[in-house]
Amino acid sequence: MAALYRPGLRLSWHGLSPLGWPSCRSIQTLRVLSGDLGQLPTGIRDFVEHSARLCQPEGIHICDGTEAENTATLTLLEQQGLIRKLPKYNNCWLARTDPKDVARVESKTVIVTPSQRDTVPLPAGGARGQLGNWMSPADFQRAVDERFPGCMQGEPVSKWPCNPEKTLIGHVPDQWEIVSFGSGYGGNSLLGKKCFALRIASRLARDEGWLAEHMLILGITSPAGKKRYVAAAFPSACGKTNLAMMRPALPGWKVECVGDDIAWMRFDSEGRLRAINPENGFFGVAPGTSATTNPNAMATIQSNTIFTNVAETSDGGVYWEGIDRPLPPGVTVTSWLGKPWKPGDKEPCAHPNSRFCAPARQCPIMDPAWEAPEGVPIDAIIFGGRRPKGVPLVYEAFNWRHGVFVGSAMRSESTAAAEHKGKIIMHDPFAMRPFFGYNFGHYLEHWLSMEGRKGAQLPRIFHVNWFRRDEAGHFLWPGFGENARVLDWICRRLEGEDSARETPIGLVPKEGALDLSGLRAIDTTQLFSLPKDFWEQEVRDIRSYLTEQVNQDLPKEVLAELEALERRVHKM
Ligand code: OXD
Ligand code: MN
Repeated sequence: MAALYRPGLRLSWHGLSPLGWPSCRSIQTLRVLSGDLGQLPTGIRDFVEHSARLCQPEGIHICDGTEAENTATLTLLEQQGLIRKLPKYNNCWLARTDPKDVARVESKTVIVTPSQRDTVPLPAGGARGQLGNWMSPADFQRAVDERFPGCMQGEPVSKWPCNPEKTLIGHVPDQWEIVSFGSGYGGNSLLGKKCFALRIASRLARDEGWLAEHMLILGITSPAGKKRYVAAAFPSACGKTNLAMMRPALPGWKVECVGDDIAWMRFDSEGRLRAINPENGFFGVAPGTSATTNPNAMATIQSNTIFTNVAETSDGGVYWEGIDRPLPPGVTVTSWLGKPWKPGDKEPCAHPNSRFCAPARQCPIMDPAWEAPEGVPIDAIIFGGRRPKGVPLVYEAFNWRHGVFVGSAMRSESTAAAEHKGKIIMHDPFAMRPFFGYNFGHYLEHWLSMEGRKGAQLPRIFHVNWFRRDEAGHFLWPGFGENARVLDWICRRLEGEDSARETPIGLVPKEGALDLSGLRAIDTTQLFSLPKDFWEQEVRDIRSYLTEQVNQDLPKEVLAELEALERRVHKM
């Protein structure tokens, strides 16, 4: 599995890229199976020809993007045993990957720049950097030389072509170039997604004065008919897709989805921040998705969907943990590993990072403006994480600068979307830690610089945590559709309502300001409590993370916000 990707931004490549691909040994005749090389723009043709000579595939298929091509590809993959049809649904397919190729491989994802500091801050005291991996152009060249020549020759040994030992996801931002080797898992191989729309795009955005962010975008309309758009950054597996497709539990409210994972945002000529979703579909985590947690996602994936590493039922359907659907009598389950499985078994039937991949247009609540080229106007940015302790349901930042600090201090329980093990609380600033295309300190400068933009109407910034638990480990907040109650408060704050009180960490809803009507008793005291010992430890952790990891590149404004929080927590 190898892929070379150029987003089509600069295609002036003639045999030898600036990266210096190894020169080709044999100039054999290229076998074009479909399409016409002569019809391609010169730059693309050169790229294809050179890549083919390098990788030596049996033939070249030039994609035309037609439905017929899609059908033929699916049929071929089925014949090769790579995917199985799911007869219970319309045009839905199941792929089971090699069990070693199931998630993003952060340790093998690199950004290549001549200077290390352009990619990552240099941590203090020789600590290991946690804000991305840098590779020098020379090392990268060696890695490419080792992997690509002849890599498409011959029959793949296993059914699922991957090469976990040699996996490498390389980004060369100076050339707008992505080089991915050894993995067929979506986050590593759908190069338009994390690789381009976040890593390369974040660097482009910095250079051109806009923002490429790991954020969902949703429109919310109040019972009075007032519509607002918000963007929200949560680390992987914190329910971004569920929030983006929420069915509000509050009567009269409507949520519409613009996107569930990535937002590109720029200020328009009137100073409003406008966002587009650069993706065409959803690549969501399956486990936990059900008719209760996300009915709109369930409706979206009834047709034209590729499932990866979920379990299969004997009547040709899909199954996973938390699908919340009893098995019909006599129906049996085959796990993602292809083994018989029954409820109660120790191992999960679906891989925790198993996925659905479906066209966005199938979601019943896509926003009418979801493809509008000018984007939708963003009034609020919401940060969040999965925090079992200490962090209240919602708070508002005092101002933009404080909001940038809140983003920099984000933490969350680790996720199955990457190779991490165990439930540890990880720092994940702006939910971008695995996706920064350049030095995080410079990224913070870029966010801070928005404040100085003439005429910019800066969105308000909030932080939410749906995942706080009580002493016995029970969730204190019901979540899902009930999160509309938090969005309602946010909307009222945007209208200028005086419904917040100041705390050391930010502005929280005043007593009674959150609409809890019709809910079972909610322990708001616990939900909003700010234990002093927790926050003392939290600020210590934030300080050591930011000063160690961002070190010399930490903007003084962010350090000043940290110091102000430390003083407020001290006085608690
Ligand atoms: C994802 C992620 O969207 O890991 O897959 O963030
Ligand atoms: Mn994501």
